[in-house]
Amino acid sequence: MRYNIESVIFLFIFAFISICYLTSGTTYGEPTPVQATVSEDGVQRIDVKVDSYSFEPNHIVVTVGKPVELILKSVTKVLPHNFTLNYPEAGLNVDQDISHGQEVKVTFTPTKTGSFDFYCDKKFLFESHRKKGMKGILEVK
Ligand SMILES: [Cu+2]
Repeated sequence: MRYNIESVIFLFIFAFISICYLTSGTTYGEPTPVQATVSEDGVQRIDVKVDSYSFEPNHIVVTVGKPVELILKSVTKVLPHNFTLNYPEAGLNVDQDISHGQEVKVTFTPTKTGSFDFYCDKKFLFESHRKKGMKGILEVK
């Protein structure tokens, strides 16, 4: 009998860990890096979907020393958002508002390699969009 109870407990723990693992995998999955496409004019372009409250992709990979153009496409019906990327020492100095449903292009040329955080600087009832998940990483290689 003792063996059976231990088996049951073990199964419960195993099931619990599996559920935690699966849920975390879908909800908090690691961002997938997306490389910007280099156009014929030498500009690295990438479409970024702006939603409440996310950027997609949220991990953008670009090459250092070449111009980058982000095409920020808002798909929201009401809420305005923003794209902030503030590392002037690395050639990254963007603070762009994006109205609902609007498409805005921003350009910059990264001068340093590294990982840089971008985010939305808007707030809703004192809670920042950044905290709600409107953030991402620009990886300069
Ligand atoms: Cu926002």
